[in-house]
Amino acid sequence: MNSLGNRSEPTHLGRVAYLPEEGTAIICSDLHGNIGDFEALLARSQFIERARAGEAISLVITGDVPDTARHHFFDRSVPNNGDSQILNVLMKLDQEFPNQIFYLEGNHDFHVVRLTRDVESFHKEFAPLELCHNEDGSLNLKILSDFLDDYRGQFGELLYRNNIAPYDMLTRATQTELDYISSGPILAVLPAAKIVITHAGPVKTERYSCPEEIVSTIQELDRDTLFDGTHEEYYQSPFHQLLNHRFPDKDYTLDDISTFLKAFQANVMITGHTPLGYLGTEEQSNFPNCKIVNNLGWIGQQQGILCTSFGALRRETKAYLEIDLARPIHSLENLRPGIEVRLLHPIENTGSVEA
Ligand SMILES: [Mn+2]
Repeated sequence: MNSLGNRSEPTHLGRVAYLPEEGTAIICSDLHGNIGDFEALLARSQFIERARAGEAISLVITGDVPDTARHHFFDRSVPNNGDSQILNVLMKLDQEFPNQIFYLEGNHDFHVVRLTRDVESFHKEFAPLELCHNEDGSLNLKILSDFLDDYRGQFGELLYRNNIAPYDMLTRATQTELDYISSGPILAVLPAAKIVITHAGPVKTERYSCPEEIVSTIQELDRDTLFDGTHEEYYQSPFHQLLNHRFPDKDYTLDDISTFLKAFQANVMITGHTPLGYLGTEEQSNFPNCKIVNNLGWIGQQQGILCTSFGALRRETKAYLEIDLARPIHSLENLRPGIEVRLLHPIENTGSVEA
């Protein structure tokens, strides 16, 4: 029963994108401004060359391109504005290959947009909105710094460090970039491959009375209602859950994964968001039902955590996925190293070179 499936064109129903039933999808997670890894992804996958040659190939980015400071701390090669650099390439690719680029929203995308709105409403009390922005729509830095001083004064250093400091793209995001990171899908469905992709994890499923209700709720997710609600409503919302949930934090259960997947008639969920080091090492798991197999984090048998850039154990374990959209994936075991799971920086000339 895949009435939504279309052999060659994607379908969008609200915030859910249904990819075609044939062709290829390249999946990449959490770049956080690592332009070097993004360039390696394009080079390894040959995405641009293949798309220009007319191949039915899609690129799915699981969000969290924004914010570079924390990534720069671990990897000095990540430039301060690497997020803008990557987004600008993605927007150009989107124009060249409409219907082939899927940028899913992550928690960092969400918060950069949210904080920009907070700065605007803070500023509105003092002066006209136009003065809040530079010509490209980025925030006026004097106004931003007034907002940050006020926030620190009101809520203290700890909340500032948790709720604002991680979202450093706030200081440079242009209106075009903000529009791009907030307008894509929140969930991608690969109907024939039987995979769903989202930023972090499934929703808590117990409050839904039937699978159709899960699907329609995700399709109808709306940022504006979320901004109008209370903090409590935000934390309870499925929007927040898809973008922030972590299995090791007990935000959801294995049953939630399977109920969620059944609603979308899929077998496997792919996400980014949780750094693999949090789950453990290749040898030892930190949590029940979590392990790392062939550079993919496994949550039970049905959720795979992909670390293409930020959150990978090491540079040489960074991985992306190449999925045949027509081939059903039944469980994580069907994601084979070197075929579906591909290394971003394979070590050449050692016998471990990929095909
Ligand atoms: Mn994230």
